[in-house]
Amino acid sequence: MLYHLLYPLHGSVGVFNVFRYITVRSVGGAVTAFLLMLLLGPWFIRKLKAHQIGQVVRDDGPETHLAKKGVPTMGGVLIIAVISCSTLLWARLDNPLVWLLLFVLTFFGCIGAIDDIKKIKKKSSDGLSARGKLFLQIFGASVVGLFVLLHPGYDGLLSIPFLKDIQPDLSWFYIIFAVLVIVGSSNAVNLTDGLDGLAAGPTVITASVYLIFAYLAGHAVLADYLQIPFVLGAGELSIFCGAMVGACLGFLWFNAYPAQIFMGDVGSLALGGALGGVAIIIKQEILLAIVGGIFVMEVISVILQVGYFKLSHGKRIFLMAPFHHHFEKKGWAEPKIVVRFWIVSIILGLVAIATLKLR
Ligand code: 57M
Repeated sequence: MLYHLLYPLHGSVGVFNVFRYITVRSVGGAVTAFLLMLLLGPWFIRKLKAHQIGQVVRDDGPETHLAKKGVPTMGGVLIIAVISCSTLLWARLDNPLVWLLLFVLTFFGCIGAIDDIKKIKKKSSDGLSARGKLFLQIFGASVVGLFVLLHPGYDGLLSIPFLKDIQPDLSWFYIIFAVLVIVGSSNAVNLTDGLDGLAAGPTVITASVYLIFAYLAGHAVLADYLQIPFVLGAGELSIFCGAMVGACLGFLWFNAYPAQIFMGDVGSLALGGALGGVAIIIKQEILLAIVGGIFVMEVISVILQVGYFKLSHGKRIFLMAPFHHHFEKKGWAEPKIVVRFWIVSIILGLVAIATLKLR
């Protein structure tokens, strides 16, 4: 919005010329989201407590989690509001890709909110049925897949990191691929969100890497030089990613151990869906498996655990899945597990950036 209000005045007020730069507006989006989260966080936590919107903790989890019963949850409502406000303030509103991403964030957030509210009302950790959640996620992701395929200038080509000359054309199957990426990413962040700060940290790192890639993908000269797909208008998604970085850093201020608030499914499904949406829209889908490697490892640990449990009639590979619970069972302190997962996430983010030159 600021771009439309102030940039046209740069003739008479020279400093307003800065609003033409995506870099400036991305930093603006990140700082605004961070400050909004810091400002509104304490108020929102008080509101959640006043309305008794507290976490229901399963009794079959790690014993240490029983003490977390009643921690205010659904902090994702504030995360979504802050990302949306900051994006609308700093991004160009005539860019359909921005609105598409805001749709994904909000739609997946609504799915999570239904799940959270059902859990809180039933005082049970069973919320929305898995089938119902999956159906709604597939519908939301299909909208993105269809938009991308039908949007002028897009195609079904799949770009693969490290391999610049191989770009398989998935054609209409790209919609199925897009659904797998977005739904997979949404559920992966959801599974990861099981320790204080464990989901927000890697989300900050993943969104930071995609901020860079969105800027490059939307820059015709740089995209050509780096031999990555050029996506007209993708640069504006840097502002959305900046807002995600700022909002999640601000959320971490309160969600760091010992957490004063959890994001809830409303937050984890929204953030995961948005990361998957960015990956699809800027045509950097496989990259998500690299920079979002922590999320991938968490999902794989569950698949291996459940699969082996069934095949071996009750044996386990890990002491408990997802992966982070395994280390809890080994006696690692929660903050140590979280910071070590952040460290791995940062390394994976650096590797993802390195793929720009290793091709
Ligand atoms: C999402 N939700 C947390 C919080 C957060 C198939 C199976 C692997 C599914 C999985 C599952 O239930 N996943 C649901 C994880 C929950 O966090 C809430 O959920 C939101 C995110 N979706 O925002 O509102 C608990 O996580 C803890 N937490 C924190 N700090 C945070 O900042 O400490 C969350 C955020 C919260 C809190 O205790 O209550 C969760 O873990 O449920 N199931 C599991 O993850 C369970 N694993 C399991 O059953 N493993 C089995 C088989 C099935 C793989 C095995 O290994 O044999 C574990 N989780 C729990 N209890 N709570 C173990 C059982």
